[in-house]
Amino acid sequence: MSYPLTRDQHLELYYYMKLNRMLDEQLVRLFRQNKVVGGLYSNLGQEATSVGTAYALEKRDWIAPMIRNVGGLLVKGYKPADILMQYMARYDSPTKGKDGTSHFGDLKGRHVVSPISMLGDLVPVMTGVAIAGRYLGQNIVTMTWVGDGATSTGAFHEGLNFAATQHAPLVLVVENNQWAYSTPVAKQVPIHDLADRAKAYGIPSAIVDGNDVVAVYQATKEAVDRCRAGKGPVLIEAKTMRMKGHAQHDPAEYVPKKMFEYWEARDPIVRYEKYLTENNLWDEKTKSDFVARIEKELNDALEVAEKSPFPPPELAEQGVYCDGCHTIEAEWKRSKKEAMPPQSSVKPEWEVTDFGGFDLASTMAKQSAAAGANGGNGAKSARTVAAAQKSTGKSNGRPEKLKVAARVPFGRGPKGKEGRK
Ligand SMILES: Cc1ncc(C[n+]2csc(CCOP(=O)(O)OP(=O)(O)O)c2C)c(N)n1
Ligand SMILES: [Mg+2]
Repeated sequence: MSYPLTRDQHLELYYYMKLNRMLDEQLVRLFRQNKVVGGLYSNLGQEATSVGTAYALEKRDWIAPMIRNVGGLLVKGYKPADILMQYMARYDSPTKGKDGTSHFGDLKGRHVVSPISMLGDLVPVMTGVAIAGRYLGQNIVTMTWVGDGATSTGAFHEGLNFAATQHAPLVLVVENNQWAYSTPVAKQVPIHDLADRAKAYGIPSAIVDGNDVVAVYQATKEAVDRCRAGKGPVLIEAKTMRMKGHAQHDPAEYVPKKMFEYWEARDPIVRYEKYLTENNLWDEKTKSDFVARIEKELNDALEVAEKSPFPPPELAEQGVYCDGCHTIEAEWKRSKKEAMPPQSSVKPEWEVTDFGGFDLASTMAKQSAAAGANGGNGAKSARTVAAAQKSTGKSNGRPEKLKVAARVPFGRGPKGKEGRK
């Protein structure tokens, strides 16, 4: 499916990606000057994934970013000064200087859930936000990002299973940037495409070139629309590359030089600049105007950040526990009555269409044969009979035999009654 972008939207995508890149470079300079207080995790090379995915969302939707999603935060309305002050631990930052990295959010205005450092944990959290939104009638979509490494955590799998069974409107973006610290994907995951993780939960997935911002946007928009239509979660694997070490302390000497060269030739911003030129969406002047505008914005932001003081020491003991510092109220977008008994009551009985037995295929084949003999539509479908034959190894598919076979441990022959205890 294709979602056409206007010229303004194309240029806006460029603006956010370039801002993401130049802010990243500015933060690195500040880190070298000892002005960044905590760790600094570069977004270099992943701008198209962060920006293109977040750009497919609406204002009402929710995100939970991870360390390499500053692009998503910018799309969601954070300003460079917010990010600079946060990393520089200044009093006017979103956390008032208490956190020196990326642990901040905005539940009321921008709908941003603060990152949790434990990898994978945002999957169940954003599933919960998605379900809450549905309950309140908000018709929202939630999005979070996980790295290749995070797909190996328990929380990722529990969360995705929960999202799938609940049909939660969650778009889960797997940023496969090829490395988790110094571990390449092939050393920690026995599959090539991380999108295949979705198969275990029966949800659709897409694989996208994470360095092509338009492709990322298109794939995500389709997923977002699907979620909003109530069709359940989608996993998107964006293939990209972490172009620096894990953080500033890491020179990434373990990454083969040729690998960096391969990905450098696919730099998302250079590629998009070429795309804009080839499609006559801008000219050299528009490009230099953008760079000048961003440079000014970043210089102004730095001035604001430098002027902001460090937090006063006594702030450390304030706001540790909530003492009425904020209120969280549900925003109902449908009648509360609908969500309460008697309207919300359901019969405590489930319709079960599949009894789940090992011999189901042969039972169904028999049933359809009986239906055929009784003058039905002759529904001895080739598929059900073939399935029955395959599972029994015989042509008549007797359920009794199947019961025994089901208890035989994998890779061993039948052992008689004792062996099956
Ligand atoms: C559950 C958990 N285990 C380990 C860590 C330590 N840790 C922080 S980042 C990281 C690597 C993450 O790799 P990946 O998920 O691929 O994300 P990337 O850094 O490449 O964006 C690890 C192991 C953690 N934060 N949480
Ligand atoms: Mg990674």
